Amino acid sequence: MFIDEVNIVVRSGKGGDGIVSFRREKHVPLGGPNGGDGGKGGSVIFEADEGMSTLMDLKFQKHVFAKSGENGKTKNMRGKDAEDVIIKVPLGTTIYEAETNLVIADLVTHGQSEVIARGGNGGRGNATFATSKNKAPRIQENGEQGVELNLHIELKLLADVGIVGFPSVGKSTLITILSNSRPKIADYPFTTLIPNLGVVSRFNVKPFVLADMPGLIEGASQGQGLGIQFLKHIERTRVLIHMVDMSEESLRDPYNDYMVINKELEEYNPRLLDRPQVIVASKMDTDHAKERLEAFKKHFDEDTLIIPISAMTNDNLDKLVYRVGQLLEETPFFYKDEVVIDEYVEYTFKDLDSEIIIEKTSDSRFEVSGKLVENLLNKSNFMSDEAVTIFLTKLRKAGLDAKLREAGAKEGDTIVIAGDEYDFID
Ligand SMILES: Nc1nc2c(ncn2[C@@H]2O[C@H](COP(=O)(O)OP(=O)(O)OP(=O)(O)O)[C@@H](O)[C@H]2O)c(=O)[nH]1
Ligand SMILES: [Mg+2]
Repeated sequence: MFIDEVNIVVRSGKGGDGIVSFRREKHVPLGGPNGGDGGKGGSVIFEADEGMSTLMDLKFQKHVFAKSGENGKTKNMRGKDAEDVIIKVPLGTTIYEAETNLVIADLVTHGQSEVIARGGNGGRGNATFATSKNKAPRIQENGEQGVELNLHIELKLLADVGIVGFPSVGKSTLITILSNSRPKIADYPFTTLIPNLGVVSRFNVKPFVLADMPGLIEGASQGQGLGIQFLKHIERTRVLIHMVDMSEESLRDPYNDYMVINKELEEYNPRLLDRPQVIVASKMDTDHAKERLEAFKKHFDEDTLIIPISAMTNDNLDKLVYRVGQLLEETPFFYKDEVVIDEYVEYTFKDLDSEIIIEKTSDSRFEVSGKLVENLLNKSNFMSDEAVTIFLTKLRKAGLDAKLREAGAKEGDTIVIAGDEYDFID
C-alpha cells in the first residue's frame, strides 16, 4: 500500500514539576531546602530516512504522544527527562499544521530531523529559590505544558526525473528497461496505480532517480482518472520525460495528446512547465509509427528535440538517457525554492511564548493575557505571596510595564491578570 497523506495528532510531554522538600536531620527542626527540579518532557521529532518509502506507519498511528518528565525528587535530585519520540518518514515529507495549512517542516535529506512539538521544560524545585534572605522557601514551579498539534503530512516523491503521458504509452516499460524497478506492465489503461521509483545508472551518465507515474488524461488536474492525487509527485522532479505514443493502437492523435498533457500540468501548477521536458515518441517499432512521427514533428520547429524510441528494440534509449543527464546537470533543484517554510515553529515556541496581550477594558482598567501569562500560571502555585511576587516579576522582566505604558496605562490604573487586580505603579 502506498500512503502519501495522513493526518495525525502529536503532543509533546509536560515538564516534571519541581518539588518543595527540606532536609531532615536529627535535632534540626527545619533543614535546608532540597527539593529538586523536574525533568524535561519528551519532544516529538520527525526524521527523514531514506529507507522509508511511504507514510503507512503513521496511517495506523493517528496519535503520537511523548511522555512527561519526571517530577523532582528530594535530596536535590532532578527528575528524569522523558525520552523524545522520533518519527521516521521518507525523504520528501512535508509537515503542515492541519488547521492553518502552514508548512512547519520539509524533510528532504537523509538524517534531517526537525523538532515538531518541543517537550516542556521541568519546573524548579525549592532548593533553587533559597537566598540569604529566605533560607527556607516554600515555592516550586510546575513543569511547562507540552504542545499539542494537529498535523497534516504529505509525501511528495523526490525523484530527479518524472515520466508523464497518457495511460499505456509505455512509461512503465521504459523504467523497467532502464532501472531496477519492476512495475506491472499491461495493455490496459491505468495499469500503474502508484508512482514507482527506479535508479538509472547507465551509459556513463551520473545516476538519477526516475519516477514512473500513473497515466494522465484530460481533466486530470480536476480529478479525472487517477487525478491530482499523483500530480503532486511531479512537482518535485527536475526534468520531465513527456512520452507520446506513436502507435496506431492508441487511437489518438499524438500532437493532441501532447497538448492535453501539457495543459493538465499547467492547470495543476504553472511552474511544472518550467521544467525542461524531453519529448519522447514511443513504440516506434509499430506499423505506421514513422509516418505518425513525421506528422507530429510538423507542429514543432526544427530545433525541438524529439527522441523516437522503442522499448521492443531498445532504439535510442542511450540517447534519451544522455539527454536527461545533460538537462539534470543544467537544472536546479526546484523543490528547494518552491517549498517555503512558514515561520510557524518559531512562532509557536518562541514569539508566542513570550507574547503579552493588553486589552484596555475601560479608561483606567487594563486586562493582561497571552501565552506568557498562561505559561507562568501553569508553572506557579499560588499558595504563597512569594509565588505571586515571582510571577509578577517575571511578567515585568518580559516587558509588561512598557507594554502597559504603550497601551496608555497610568500610575494607579487597575491591571487585571488572571482574574486578580493589581495597581499599576509606574
Ligand atoms: N510495440 C511496443 N509496445 C510497447 C512498447 N512499450 C510498451 N509497449 C506495450 O504497451 C503496453 C502498455 O505499456 P505500459 O508500460 O504498461 O504503459 P504505461 O504508460 O505504464 O501505462 P499506464 O501505467 O496504464 O499509464 C504494454 O502492452 C507494453 O508491452 C514499445 O516500445 N513497443
Ligand atoms: Mg504504467
